[in-house]
Amino acid sequence: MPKQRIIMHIDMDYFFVAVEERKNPELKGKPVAVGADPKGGKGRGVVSTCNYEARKFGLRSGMPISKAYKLCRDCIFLPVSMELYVEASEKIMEMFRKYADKSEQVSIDEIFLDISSKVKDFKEAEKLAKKIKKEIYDNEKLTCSIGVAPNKLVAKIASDFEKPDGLTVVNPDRVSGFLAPMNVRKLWGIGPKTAEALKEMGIETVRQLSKAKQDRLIDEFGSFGHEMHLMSKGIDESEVEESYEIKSIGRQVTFQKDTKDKKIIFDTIDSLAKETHAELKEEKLFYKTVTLTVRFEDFDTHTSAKSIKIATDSLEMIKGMAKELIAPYLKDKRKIRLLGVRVSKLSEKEAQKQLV
Ligand code: TTP
Ligand code: MG
Repeated sequence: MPKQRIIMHIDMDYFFVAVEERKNPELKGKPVAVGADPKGGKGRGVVSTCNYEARKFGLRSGMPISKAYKLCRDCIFLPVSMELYVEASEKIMEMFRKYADKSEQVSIDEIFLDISSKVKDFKEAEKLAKKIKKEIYDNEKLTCSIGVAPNKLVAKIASDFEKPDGLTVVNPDRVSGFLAPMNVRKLWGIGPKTAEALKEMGIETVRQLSKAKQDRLIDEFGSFGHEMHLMSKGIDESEVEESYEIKSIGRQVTFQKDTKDKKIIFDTIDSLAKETHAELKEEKLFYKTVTLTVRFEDFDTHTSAKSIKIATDSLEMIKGMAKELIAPYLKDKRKIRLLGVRVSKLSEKEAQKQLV
């Protein structure tokens, strides 16, 4: 039998705002959101995140800033200071990594650690989690929530279980009982559409999903039905994959006023491409794919992408490909609200070396 794995998932609490509170302690205890300026309820853009005081008023990540303002007039809205958060994140992640055999950072404030050979059992893992929480608080004055479990799927669900400042340890024999009462939406890849389809089959909880016949799930959802069946039993064999590489780089902007003006649109693409390219150069990376995001005035959002065979770091190519990609959308009657440019399929190699 393979050795029992012990996986930890750490997620920082209300991260961007927590970093702002640390910088300016007067914010503590007050509702605070990071995002665009609400401009008396007429502002554009969305809430990046907010603290738990603001969440009591119903504010959430991704909510239009105008709606957030309506829900909580007293909320303090701060602009996004990305460099500040990136700097804090880099420091914390480095501290986490030293406790792991293998680590996988999945977002700016989230990381998986495989601690299988670092601790003897789940009791020791719990002690280590407490130690990590204390170290982060003592040194960085930030709180996090930690989940410990036999695999990534359950560890991630566990870290979310007692947020904020939580610690949830799910021993192997507790996995089924832990997942059973949860809504199927907690499982990876089950979004609103799949959840609705499952509901029509009379399945709402993980327990009900675990009792469903696998064949029936496969008939309905193809190979994902098989994955669902495994997840419902708390099985996930995916490895913690060491990956420090950046998966994509991009910028997006919400216009002050929705527009159909070609000059404004092309100028915006140029400046988004320029900013994206600057970061690409800073990271010394090359790309193969350019993706354009267009959101119309009615929030209908489209993305389209174009790839080249050989990796490049050309700025002109980003501009050119993004402009080709925008062309069909310019024929649309609707005005554009948001534009985004992103490069992906990144590599550190030059084109010539990749040809070998
Ligand atoms: P999350 O971990 O999802 O959120 P959080 O840390 O703010 O709050 P929680 O206590 O629930 O973990 O995301 C981490 C950061 O990523 C968050 O602080 C801001 C940013 N973010 C966005 O910019 N937009 C988004 O839609 C989300 C979800 C997060
Ligand atoms: Mg978080």
